[in-house]
Amino acid sequence: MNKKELMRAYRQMYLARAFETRVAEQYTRGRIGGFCHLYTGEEAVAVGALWHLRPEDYVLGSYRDHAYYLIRGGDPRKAMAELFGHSDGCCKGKGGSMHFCDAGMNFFGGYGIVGGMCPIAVGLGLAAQRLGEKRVVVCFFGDGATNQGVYHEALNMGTLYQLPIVWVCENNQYAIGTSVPRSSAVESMSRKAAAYGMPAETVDGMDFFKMQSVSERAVARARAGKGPTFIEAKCYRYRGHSMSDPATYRSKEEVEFWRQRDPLPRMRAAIRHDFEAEDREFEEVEAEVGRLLSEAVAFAERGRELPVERLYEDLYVDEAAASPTSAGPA
Ligand SMILES: Cc1ncc(C[n+]2csc(CCOP(=O)(O)OP(=O)(O)O)c2C)c(N)n1
Ligand SMILES: [Mg+2]
Repeated sequence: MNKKELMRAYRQMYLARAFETRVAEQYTRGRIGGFCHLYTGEEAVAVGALWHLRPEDYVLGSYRDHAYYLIRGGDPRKAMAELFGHSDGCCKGKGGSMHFCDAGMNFFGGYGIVGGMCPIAVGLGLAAQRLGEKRVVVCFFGDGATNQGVYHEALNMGTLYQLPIVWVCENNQYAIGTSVPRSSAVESMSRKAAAYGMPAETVDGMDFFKMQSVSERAVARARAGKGPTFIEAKCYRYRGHSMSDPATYRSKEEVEFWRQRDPLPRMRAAIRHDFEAEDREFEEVEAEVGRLLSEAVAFAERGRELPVERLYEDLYVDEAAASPTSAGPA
């Protein structure tokens, strides 16, 4: 990778991090309601995993979803407006933090149901395969999802049908306040996935280079029709599970241990080492992202909620058929 590409990767990681900082500020001011889960600390996982994708590829993941949307090229103004519940948000303010989505850019969300994204990834992969399209599906989920029944069904079907899926397990070592050793009979997520007959690797998810290299192989394999790959990305979230979690279940030492492995300074150091980049170059990127995010907040502040009459737009259900007085099929 050349310097320009590495600076682009750094910018994506910085954007994901700085966006969450602004979200926390706005949440504390009471401008954002509902559940809100931040991705702070896990940036290298998503930036690395998505690095080799093409625009036609599908991406989906959990409720910790702001970063996926931004990295895939989502507009930070529409992201912030969505969090404010305003009509010019990426889902017209109807989704909120956990349900970002943009079908136009093949980003299929944002799921609040733990493990719920996995069967949808199977559906997307099966559709691409049957239609003869060369699309790849990248599906993100947490360590907690691996204890769900539907997750195992999805992994089984992915391999059975040799679907073009890259399973990315963000093993941040906690499901809310419950640690992996307290919840999973097998602590290694890649060992746990081995039963489903596909290559499964554990990588340092705090390292962009490791993530992009493992995902390069996985994406190429999926695109070549050779079936799914499982990636366990060992990582850490620096904040609590959601904005309402003070994270008292973790020791200061543990947090400090992972702070020492922060993916952003690590990436800066690598670029500096290989290309003699100056501090000024990083500061310029950070200032540009800062301006973009100030504009995103200002844009969200100017917005309005969708009028209540438009609440029932965008539903799959045919209003007449759904009415209790309709004579439709039972
Ligand atoms: C099916 C289901 N069960 C329980 C919950 C409640 N819940 C919300 S987040 C969460 C923890 C999930 O942890 P993990 O998959 O590791 O993701 P992380 O939050 O660490 O990114 C739980 C149990 C839910 N949303 N869905
Ligand atoms: Mg977790």
